Amino acid sequence: MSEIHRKTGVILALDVTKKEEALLISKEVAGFVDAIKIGYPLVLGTGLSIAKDLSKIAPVIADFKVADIPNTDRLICEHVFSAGCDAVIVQGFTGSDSLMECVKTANEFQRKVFVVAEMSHPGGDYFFTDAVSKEIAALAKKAGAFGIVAPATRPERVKELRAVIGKDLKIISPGVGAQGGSAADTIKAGADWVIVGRSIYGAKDPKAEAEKIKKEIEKLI
Ligand code: 3DU
Repeated sequence: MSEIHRKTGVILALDVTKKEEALLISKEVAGFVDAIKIGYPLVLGTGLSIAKDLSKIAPVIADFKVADIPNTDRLICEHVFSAGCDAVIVQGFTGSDSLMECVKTANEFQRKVFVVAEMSHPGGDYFFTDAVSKEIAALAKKAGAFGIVAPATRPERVKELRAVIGKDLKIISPGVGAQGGSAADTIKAGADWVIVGRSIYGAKDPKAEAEKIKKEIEKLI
């Protein structure tokens, strides 16, 4: 288990599906990212055991967007943490009992929970309206989550959500690069970390790309 500390402000979203590629890219960019986010593409491609391999390189965040009844959420989180993940991403729209069960399980394992407050894709503001996103962010704070997920594609929303949660919770923001968001604008709006996937792992030189993003935000953090 390792703590997620902000040094570079960058989290790699590792959505490749082959183990060798995942390990190679992670080792290459390790000096330029503070954590590696894994999700269904990599875990369905390689198995959950990839988490232990990656945790030797950097803290691992499991993006399973957990969204079920409290009992099922607990079972999922137990597996995720036992597999070596340092944090889990869960949905917030399931309500306070589900959310609290995830946080309770994380506390038992001394791990962290990030709650999706609003998604970054164009359809993400259809149900995640301004009011709903703010309500989820407030619920995440009340439940004792470590942080929220807010859209780098809408920095103005990052700013508004930061105002809701104050300084106690962290903000991680996907949507930089391939989805059109800017790393610097997202950090300026109040995010602690930007999450970057395709722009790094799909680049000819992932290390150079990760370093470029780190440099873009280093004066801001
Ligand atoms: O667009 P990218 O390739 O940089 O990847 C973004 C990652 O963040 C990807 O794993 C996606 O599943 C995740 N994510 C979002 O893009 C948007 C969200 O609201 C939540 C997670």
